[in-house]
Amino acid sequence: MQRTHKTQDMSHLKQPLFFFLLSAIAFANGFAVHGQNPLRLWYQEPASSWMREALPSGNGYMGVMIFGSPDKEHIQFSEGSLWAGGPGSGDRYNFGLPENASGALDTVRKLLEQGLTAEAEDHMRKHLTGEIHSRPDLSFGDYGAQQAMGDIYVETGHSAAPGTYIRELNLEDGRIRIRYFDGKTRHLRTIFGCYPERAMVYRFENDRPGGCDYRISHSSPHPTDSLMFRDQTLMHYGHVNDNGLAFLSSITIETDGIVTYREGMAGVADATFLVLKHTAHTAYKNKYPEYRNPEWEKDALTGIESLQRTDYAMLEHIQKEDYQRLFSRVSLNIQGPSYDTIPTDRRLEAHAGGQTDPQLEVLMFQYARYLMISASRKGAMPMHLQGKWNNSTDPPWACDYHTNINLQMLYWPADVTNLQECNVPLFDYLRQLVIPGSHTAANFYRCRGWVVHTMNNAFGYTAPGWDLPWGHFPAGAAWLTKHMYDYFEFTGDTAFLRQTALPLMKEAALFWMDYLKPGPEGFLVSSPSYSPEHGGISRGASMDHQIVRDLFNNILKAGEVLKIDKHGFEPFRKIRDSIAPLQIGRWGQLQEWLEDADDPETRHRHVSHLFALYPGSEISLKGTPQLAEAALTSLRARGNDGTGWSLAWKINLYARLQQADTAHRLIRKILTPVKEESVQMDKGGSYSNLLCAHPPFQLDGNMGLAAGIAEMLVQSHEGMIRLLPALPAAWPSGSVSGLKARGNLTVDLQWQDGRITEFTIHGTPGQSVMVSSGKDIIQFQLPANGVIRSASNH
Ligand code: FUC
Repeated sequence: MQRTHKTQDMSHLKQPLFFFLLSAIAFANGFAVHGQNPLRLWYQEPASSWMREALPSGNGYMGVMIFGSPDKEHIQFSEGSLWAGGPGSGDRYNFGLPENASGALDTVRKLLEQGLTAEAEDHMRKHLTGEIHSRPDLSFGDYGAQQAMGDIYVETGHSAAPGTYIRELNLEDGRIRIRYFDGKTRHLRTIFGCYPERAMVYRFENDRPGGCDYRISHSSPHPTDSLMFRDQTLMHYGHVNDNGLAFLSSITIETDGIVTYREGMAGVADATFLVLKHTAHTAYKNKYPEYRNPEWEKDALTGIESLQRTDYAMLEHIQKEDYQRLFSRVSLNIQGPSYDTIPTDRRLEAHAGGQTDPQLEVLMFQYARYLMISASRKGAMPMHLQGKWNNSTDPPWACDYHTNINLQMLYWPADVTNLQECNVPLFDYLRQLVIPGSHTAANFYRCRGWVVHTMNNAFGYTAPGWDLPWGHFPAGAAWLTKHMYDYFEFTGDTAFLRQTALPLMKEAALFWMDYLKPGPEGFLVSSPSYSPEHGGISRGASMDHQIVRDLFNNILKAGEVLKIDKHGFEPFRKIRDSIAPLQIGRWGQLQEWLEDADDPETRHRHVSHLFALYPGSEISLKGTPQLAEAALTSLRARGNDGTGWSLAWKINLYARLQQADTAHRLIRKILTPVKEESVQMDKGGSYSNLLCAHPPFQLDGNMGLAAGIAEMLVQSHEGMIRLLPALPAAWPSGSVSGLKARGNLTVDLQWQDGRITEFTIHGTPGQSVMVSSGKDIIQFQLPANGVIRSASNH
């Protein structure tokens, strides 16, 4: 039995207890006090559904879901590098590369040339698909799946008195708080992720003289290797059964109570506060071909010791600095009524019922930024389909890295909403895909360079998927390197361009130099190709051509910026200019394929052929008005339904086409309340915790929506900054600050009754900037302080 930290400084308690008094008044009056802070999600009941109601928190590495029951807190958690599958998953994992692939490509191409598509697809299915091997309990065999790690339960033995319970997530400080009164005692829980300490922090406090009792237990869906308690720390060693990947989850207790431990359960008695400092590590390392870190346990124990030395007040301080530094860079205000006094779930329903609530749209925008800060930080894995939140060992689509839209969309808002650092896990992941991706390129296609396809895991699986046609999408790597070039354009970081981006871009381009082949009319075409995830295998899916043209363009621009020998770049120019161009088809649409085969009746969720409009920039209203018109025709034909991410993509596309009110209608559509948790293809919306519903929960929709809102306010893809290119009637007046534009520029902007009243651009002294704020285009040279402030009445 041990009593710890009894004499510690309690001053940090004052602030939360003060807060507490405020909410006590709110309880007494039967309503909550919130007017001051519209950036929060809040509820009057604990969560019962993980997907729809629990609130997400994270420290970049770990994703945690908080349920908030007074009698038993449930903390469900996952760590991004805990995966089943890959090396050690049986003995047949081979990165998806079958032995008989090479040589099949020529036959497939010939069959396609002869118009024998069914035969071509059949031959590909036999020879040009990746290989997986079945494993117990895993839908995708030794390809594996991201894994939930465990659950922590904190039992209290009390319940909340009726009408006293509030559960909230405050985006301003990145903390979840749960407050209630149990009839005698007031309770407050504060939960946050602290990235620099790689910690999750859960604090329980109460105002009962003599304190309360708590019982803490830890469980996991994976086999436990050992469970121990030392130095106030509950340590849970386990491993993934499938591949033996080891992990350690630890909870260090800080309290003024009496701590006991018996058979896996820690008891804390007579505590006025209890802090659980939680961290998780795995033996995974993103390094081909083993994907293991032999030093992992040493690293984990060093991290745990650091956490044992760092008290709550310090963790709070570190989290505050780290979180605020990122989150506070962008502020968005849209004038309109404030409905923050209505719980978020009811507010969502009211919005769907027609209530004008632009603040809810702002909340969604900032929520995406909170989620990215919580889920994507240097050193960690990139965000998967559910970010870092996963409560399953066999999650939908393996919670993997889908590169035919999803992984890209997850990172769309990173640059423009001023969270550039959050790109780093994606870039690190891409770097590690180059070696396995080059084996895939050689193995299937005898091509140089690197390639990835539709589904990618944590273990270098870059082969085509194990079935067709969905599995064939060789443009994934080229598309992903666009993020690197965009990062350069937004930050102006030429060292990054030279050392990291350009080498990966060139390797991706090498693949395409070999893969493109002359097609009809002498143009180079992608063959075999597939327009995700629509139609069948064919020659010349437009999306491939658009992505590759974009890649080659970016390489040429990089060559100019870095002043690298022009002649070395000539082949890129030659190939770029020979790729089959965009085409307008028989009903005025942008063609999805080489042949004019688009069906005006299809409502398919993927709009792959509109890549050139967004995220690409080959099509623009000003630069290519006819193609823009064709893109609009195609987009309209697809309708305004779809999965969460499909709606989000359409917001960005309509923003580029300056169809503001349609873009806004789609924002409202994403805010449709959804209860469905199983896979649906045309019922996108949001759960009451505002996580986007594919359904099921898929984070790309949250991120795509935030990128879309930014794109409605500021665009910078045409060599100029466009202010308010797609301002909907529903947002007549407002302001935004901190959005980024290409050229490492930062934009602040105010508007009133649909007109810009003032804007400020921050950049480098002497930099020349073009701004379009309506009809006029103004050219500036930034003065010595690098800031231009302008009032305008356009
Ligand atoms: C693509 C989409 C699906 C889903 C999956 C994760 O295959 O077509 O709708 O989002 O990725």
